[in-house]
Amino acid sequence: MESIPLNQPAYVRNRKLLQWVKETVELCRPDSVYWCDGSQEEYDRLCGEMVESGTFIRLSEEKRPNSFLCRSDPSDVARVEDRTFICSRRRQDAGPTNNWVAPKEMKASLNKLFSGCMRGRTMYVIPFSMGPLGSHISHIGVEISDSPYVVTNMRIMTRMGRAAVELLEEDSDFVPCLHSVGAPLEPGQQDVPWPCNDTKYIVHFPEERSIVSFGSGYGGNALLGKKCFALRIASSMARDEGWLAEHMLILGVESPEGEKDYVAAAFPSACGKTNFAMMIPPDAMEGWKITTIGDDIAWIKPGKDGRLHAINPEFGFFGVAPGTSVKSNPNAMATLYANCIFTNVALTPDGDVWWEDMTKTPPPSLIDWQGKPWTPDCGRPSAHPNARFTSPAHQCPSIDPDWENPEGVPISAFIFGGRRGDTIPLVYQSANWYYGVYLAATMGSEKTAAAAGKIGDVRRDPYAMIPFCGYHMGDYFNHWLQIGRALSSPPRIFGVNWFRKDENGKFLWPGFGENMRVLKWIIGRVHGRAAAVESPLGWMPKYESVDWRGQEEFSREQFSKLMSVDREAWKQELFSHEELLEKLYDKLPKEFTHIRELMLSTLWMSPEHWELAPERYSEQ
Ligand code: O2Y
Ligand code: MN
Repeated sequence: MESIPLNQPAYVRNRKLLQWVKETVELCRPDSVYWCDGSQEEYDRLCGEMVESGTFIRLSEEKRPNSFLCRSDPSDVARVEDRTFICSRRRQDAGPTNNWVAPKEMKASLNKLFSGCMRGRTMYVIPFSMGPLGSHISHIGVEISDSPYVVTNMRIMTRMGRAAVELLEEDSDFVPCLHSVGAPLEPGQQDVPWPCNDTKYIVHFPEERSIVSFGSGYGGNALLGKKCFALRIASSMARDEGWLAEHMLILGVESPEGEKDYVAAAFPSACGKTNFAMMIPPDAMEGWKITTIGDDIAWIKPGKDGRLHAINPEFGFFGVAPGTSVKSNPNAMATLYANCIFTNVALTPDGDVWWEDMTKTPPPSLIDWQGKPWTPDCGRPSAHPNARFTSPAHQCPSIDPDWENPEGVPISAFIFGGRRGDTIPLVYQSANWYYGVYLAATMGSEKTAAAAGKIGDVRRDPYAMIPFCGYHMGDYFNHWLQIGRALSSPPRIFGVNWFRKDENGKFLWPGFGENMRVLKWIIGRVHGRAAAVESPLGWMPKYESVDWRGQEEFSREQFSKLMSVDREAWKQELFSHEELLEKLYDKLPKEFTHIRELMLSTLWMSPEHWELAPERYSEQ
């Protein structure tokens, strides 16, 4: 067999890496091997090559400097959960919420698919650090991919290149992440702009700490540092090593007096996570400031001070474009001014990008995400609903000065939210860590009309981690309980719901920057200065304990509706938790049964015995 030069640079010392690259070359048979150094020159060159090949369109240098549009194959537009596998040795370690195949069987299938899968292509070796280079919370991964789109996106999303691989000593460990679009080229065969394969596998081996992805070039399926490493593999590493890898944004809250707190928050998709991470407080709340550490993932470690300290392991944002506007998220829009890759958005006649709701009035004509002419009356969206921007985090105007602090930032509070039209109040504080773990374990969002059997059907997504936990969710809850036991100053835990509606289906809360009022109460609770009343759910704000400056017309009655705890609805809510909890029964923490029973018994008491009786609430 003809030998393919490995081309390794002299600065690569790691033996396991060199051996793995050699074996992968032998298996995948690429035309050549290229080691990414992460330089600007390399990025510019690869982007230029993709413009030449038709994968990228260069956007207007005036409108969107150094930025590109990419259109994926219409069959390859999102993460594929049904093709995502956790291949732990034992099925029960993956749990009932993950797809599982025995590692040996999966490796046999993958070996067949990967055999010769890179013929006619370059194999890129992409070393990267998740987290600031050299931080004790960070970890190194190396992705091998045959996609230059992956290389350029990984350079924005991670600290990628020579500096990362130089951190690897001869025998250091790293997470190997093997990726192929699964589209080998015959000699002389013309490539397509977005090669991919109808057969897709996104596979995780948690005990080996390795990842293999085949067939897709898109987002979470192909940029393996993100969901695959930073959540699925890292959650399993974190369980073994006593830390947390979470699907959480991290933001800073600064008071007018300069007091600074950090908060981590988990929301299921379509709950405005990126908007919350970059929120701008109302003008009337003068002096309050929000800063951004991260918008999607948090790695959190107990510190010697008895607190939890968090980093954002990522280096960029891979955000949903549709719905992002100067109105909904001015900081995100400012972040996108240059140096971005846009995938599956529309192209304007003057070489810029557009997507649904970016502006109130759509441009009169566009080229849509599939390259077809588009007009506002054509009856289809111009951008794919899961169209994405990849943008450098440091370009975000609200980026926190400590976002690259290798020690992380101390977390004062965890916030868990969902999209619920009824039942769940705007904000409440768990009585303690254990109730908080239960709150987060039972969070959920209303199903979309298409998925719901009946109105108000809820899809439970504990910690927003169902698609991303690399092991059994029951073990995950136990791990959270254990982390809390070991902390002398655990973060306080809160539930929020920005989406409660009135009897006419109108939202009761304006959301966006107004969420700062809720955040201020949360920070007040952390520091023991914000008043609260007790309820069966925990502690809730009084009308007076919320800062209403600039929003004085928001009445006590409106607030009371937003905060009401309906006894019957809550009994149903607690009963409905059973569906998920039963599924995880064999590994469920015993504490959960007690917490649920205690909450039920408090709800059973006559409301006069609650400090927060619903009928008395508005008089408080
Ligand atoms: O569809 C994809 O490949 C991306 S999914 C994604 C991207 C950024 C942040 N979060 C998510 C998610 O699914 O939670
Ligand atoms: Mn996410």
